[in-house]
Amino acid sequence: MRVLAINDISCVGKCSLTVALPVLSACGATVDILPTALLSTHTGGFTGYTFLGLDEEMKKICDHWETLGLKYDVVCSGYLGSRAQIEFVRSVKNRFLRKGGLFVVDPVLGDNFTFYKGFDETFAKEMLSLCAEADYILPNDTESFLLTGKRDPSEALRELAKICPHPVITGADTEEGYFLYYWDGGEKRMALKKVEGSFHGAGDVFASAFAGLLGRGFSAERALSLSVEFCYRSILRTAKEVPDKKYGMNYERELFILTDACREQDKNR
Ligand code: PXL
Repeated sequence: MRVLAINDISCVGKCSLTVALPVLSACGATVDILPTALLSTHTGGFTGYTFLGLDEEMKKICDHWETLGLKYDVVCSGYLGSRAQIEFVRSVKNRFLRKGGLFVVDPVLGDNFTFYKGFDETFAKEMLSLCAEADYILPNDTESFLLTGKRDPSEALRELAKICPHPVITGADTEEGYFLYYWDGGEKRMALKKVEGSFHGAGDVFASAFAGLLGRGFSAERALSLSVEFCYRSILRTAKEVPDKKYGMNYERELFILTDACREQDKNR
């Protein structure tokens, strides 16, 4: 399985490509990367970070790849640094995703019901148009709201299902409990255990595991439940071991959940 991960390199803070590479590799994927930006740290909680957008370099990289005839089974996109990049990622999908391959979009926009630094309504509109090209989209509750204007996760899911066959809202607090919502011909929910606090990089840990497992041929339901378990155990570990949550998640010692599941799948093939 060959996967292309399109995301930024945040040198410190364990998110985007520094998470996508090990997590997708644990699922047995060959991972190639298309970096969208280079930052000294991610933008959530650090001040004074550096940011270098790689718009021009991305074009040159893809032109070179075209000469190699590369095709991918899975293309996953995450943090995009500009509206122009969103447009470009659409063309990357068309140029490099093999026929029948999977396009997974994590529409990184915000958290705690606010935009991350540098993003706004116009950016969200453009991101929605990229979601319309995806097989799976993985917004958190904030992002599903920013994309649809609907706070209620059921309503947001229904709106997203009009443009994408498989939307997943990765966690929403409701009066009935904490749930992951996904669309499978109709609304489905998976109960989640809540850990108090905010865990930076959880979205990237989840998205990379889900894309990797899906790419290996696990059913969406099985890929979701394994990714939820992997993410939950990583959150528990982080809650215990990481005093400053902006430094990201301690997911490394939970990677066995993915490697074990993949080994089991190999045995049964
Ligand atoms: O984890 C999402 C993310 C990815 N990349 C960058 C970010 C964030 C969230 O803050 O700032 C650069």
